[in-house]
Amino acid sequence: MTVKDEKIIKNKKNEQLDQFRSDDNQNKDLTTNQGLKVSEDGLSLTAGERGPTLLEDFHFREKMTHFDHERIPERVVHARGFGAHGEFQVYNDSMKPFTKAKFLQDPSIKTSVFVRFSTVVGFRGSMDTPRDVRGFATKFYTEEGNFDLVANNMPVFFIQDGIKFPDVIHAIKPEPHNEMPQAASAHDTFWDWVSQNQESAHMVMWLMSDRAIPRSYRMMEGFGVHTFRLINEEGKAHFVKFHWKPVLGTHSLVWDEAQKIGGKDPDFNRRDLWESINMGNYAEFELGVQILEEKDEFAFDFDILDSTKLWPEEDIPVQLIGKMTLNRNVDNVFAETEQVAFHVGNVVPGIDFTNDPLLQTRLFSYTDTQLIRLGGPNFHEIPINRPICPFNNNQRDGYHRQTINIGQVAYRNNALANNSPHSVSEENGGYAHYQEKVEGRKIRARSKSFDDHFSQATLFWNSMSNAEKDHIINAFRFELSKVKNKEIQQRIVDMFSNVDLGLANAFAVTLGAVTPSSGGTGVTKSSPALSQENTPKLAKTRKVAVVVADGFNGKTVKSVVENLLLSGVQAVILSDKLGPIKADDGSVHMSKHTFATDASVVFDGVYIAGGTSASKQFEHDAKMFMKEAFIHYKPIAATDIGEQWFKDQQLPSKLGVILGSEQANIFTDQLVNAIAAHRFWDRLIV
Ligand code: HDD
Repeated sequence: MTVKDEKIIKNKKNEQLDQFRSDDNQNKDLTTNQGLKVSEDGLSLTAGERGPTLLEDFHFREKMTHFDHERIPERVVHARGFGAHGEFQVYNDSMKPFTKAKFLQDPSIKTSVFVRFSTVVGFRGSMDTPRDVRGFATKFYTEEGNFDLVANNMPVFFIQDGIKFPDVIHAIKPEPHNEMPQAASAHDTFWDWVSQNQESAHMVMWLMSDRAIPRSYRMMEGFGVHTFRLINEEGKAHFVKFHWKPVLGTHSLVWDEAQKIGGKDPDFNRRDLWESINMGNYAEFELGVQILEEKDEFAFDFDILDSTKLWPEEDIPVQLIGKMTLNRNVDNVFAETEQVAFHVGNVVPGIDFTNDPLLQTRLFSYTDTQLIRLGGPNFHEIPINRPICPFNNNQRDGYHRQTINIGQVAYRNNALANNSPHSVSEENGGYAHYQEKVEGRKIRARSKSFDDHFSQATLFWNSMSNAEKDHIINAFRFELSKVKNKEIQQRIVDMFSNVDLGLANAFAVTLGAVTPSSGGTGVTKSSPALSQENTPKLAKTRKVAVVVADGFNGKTVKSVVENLLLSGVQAVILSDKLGPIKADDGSVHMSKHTFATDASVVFDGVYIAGGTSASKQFEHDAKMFMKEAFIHYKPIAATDIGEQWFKDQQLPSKLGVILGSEQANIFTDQLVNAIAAHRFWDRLIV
């Protein structure tokens, strides 16, 4: 979308960004950065036609120097990410009793937002679909300043205290001696670290689950993880956990598929978001809060300050208070997505912190890291980071300062400028920290209430469907089979026998490890909210390959494609060649995808119609498409010769398979329902 595009979404942040957007190059003269018109851009200045290049060539020097300095350090974690603009609005004023934050109180306020989704471990050029945590960072540009909700797609974390953050990241990143493996936790140092830091058990269960391979950024939950505080007009505090709930539900890939997508389309998740927004399929998330009275701080069998614990939604329900819609792609990835700087410490009046030791350390790290990444203390002036409300203080100078601060006075207290800028009282919107009473000795110790590392890991395990449990077992098998050190493997088996004996034994056998004879926590409770099976299921915005060859059944394919589109499903024509594919009735469908460019892994389902002119190679490729979709539990539909191709393969199950001759009248309805179902986990695969 260009600046001039009529569909441009107007909101306060976008209007501010418009001042910095430039498509000046259109029909303009080429100049140097000094404004000098350039007569020749393809030849450097040399002494003679075959002679050496001259130092005098300021045009070459400027062009090359700029290029040589075009990269900045990638983020030390979350290096690979993708961003989008949008808006947030609360549904009503139900949050008024809890917080004075205006953007959470007033349903008439539309707040501009910028979201950056990310993987954690991989380098900036790594693939989108490794097994990894996903970042989900939101900057709310409120009238009272920027509020950043720097969240992940998992509700807990690996560690309880941020002093261990460098350790867990060093362990999970590629090993330092050979920089392998890229974007993967399946290696010795990570699992060695896990076995020596048993507080990680709960998070590792999430990492081994389907949550670590999301189908789409649009289909991921987000969690603020920490317990924060909300403060109301009277100064009364409540504890709060923040959630993002995707309107399309929470859905994942299967592991074999995720690995193949990494090769076929390493940009799979970012492409999905980019294309969806361009098509008007905006990504929508509801903001949820779990709220707890201060008096209930000690009412649970876990410590609410412990980031390795979640608050079960059945015990403390999530109230949905508003909706975020991501409706505009960035114009320039470097300027926006790369330069955006999030910070957990960016809060507004009405939102405050707790003593969660992980949160406390994060409050230091985020500004610190931007100083090296963005090269100095003025990164708040970069367009994507600027608040939309006025910001005035006596901070001056530093690398790349943009503002020309006029006047003699850059200090307080002063008399020369009437002591401006003035401090603002709490009643008039000045931020005042919650006056929590604290006392204690300076010690390096942790409360015993943080000691139970396994009960919630068992709760998570108990809450999984059979298919989800299988996926977790297989993830442990994959990861630990890549670990070379036998002692590490055994320690992990022993560690996870504390979570569930059946789980540990299931992967111990694969590793050839000793199977423990006792284990488990005795927790029998489950939390249905933790299973992705209990999430909304919609066909809308899913992508289906419609596989046709010349001579296809024009009438049937036309009707299927039209009905899919009516249901909001993207029907993508795929053949053995690009361009027009002719039907038996003379009608034409344009193919923009071929067997050579795409595989079934990049689609949510396949519909094979074939065609009377299909070659043997076409038939082979179409069968491969079906077979791969089959082993990834995806819906498969077939009509005409496509039905025969399905039958030829004698696949062991017809669950999620829709054949035209058997369901003629309700074929498309069945197909749409099957797409909405996402996957057919009970399908027999041998
Ligand atoms: Fe962090 C980036 C989320 C723990 C230190 N973190 C970063 C990003 C996300 C999170 C989404 C990417 C932001 C972006 O897109 O620019 N981090 C989390 C969550 C955590 C967490 C949900 C646990 C609840 N992080 C955490 C700890 C520390 C850090 C304990 C250090 C004490 N995180 C950083 C960082 C990063 C970062 C080094 C790297 C790039 C950046 O900040 O801007 O400061």
